[in-house]
Amino acid sequence: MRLHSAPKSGNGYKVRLLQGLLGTACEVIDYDTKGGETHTPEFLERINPDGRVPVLELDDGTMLPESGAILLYLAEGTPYLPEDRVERAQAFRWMFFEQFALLPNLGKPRLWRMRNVEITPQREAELKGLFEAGYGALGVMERHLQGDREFFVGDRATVADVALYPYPRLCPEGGYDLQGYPAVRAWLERIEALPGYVPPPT
Ligand SMILES: N[C@@H](CCC(=O)N[C@@H](CS)C(=O)NCC(=O)O)C(=O)O
Repeated sequence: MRLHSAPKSGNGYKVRLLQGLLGTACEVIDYDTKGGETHTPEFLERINPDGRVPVLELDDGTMLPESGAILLYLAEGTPYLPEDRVERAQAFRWMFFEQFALLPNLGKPRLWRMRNVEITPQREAELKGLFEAGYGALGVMERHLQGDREFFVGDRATVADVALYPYPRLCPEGGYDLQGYPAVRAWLERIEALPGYVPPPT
């Protein structure tokens, strides 16, 4: 297997994190997303028509894009994918939530800062909306974790935690402040204490 990724990609990091927790690894091929390397005709045709990473290349040459799909593929048959039907559906629920509510709102401010994007009045207005929605999504996580819940589904770390972890962990790089989210911060620390934990890209 090979992982097509990018050095600072939070979505690529999800995959490396799960691999670390599972005690596995594979070759990583990094692309310069800012430089357009994931939009060349060759990449679009051979690797992912969506022009994004991560993409897991399986041993038979199959290309599997989308971080959530990759996590589910890798977690199959491991304790990170619950066997119970309801718990598994709950794990999917949080993975869908991550893609809709966390990734765009927590990821974009970080991306703009990393790329030194000029903050025009229009982007300023967009940022306001992103922070509002992003803090709302962090509030959902905070409420879910309040009480004695240690992980998002059941009583152990699952693929849902792996999918949810990177963007809340990285969002201060985009200007977020997690001070008002103590349950989320405690959960981040629990993930960091898991055997095989892989630190985020710096
Ligand atoms: N829904 C996708 C999002 C993937 C994504 O946005 N990848 C970014 C890097 S984190 C990328 O490849 N950006 C390059 C581009 O959009 O041109 C996933 O979860 O894998």
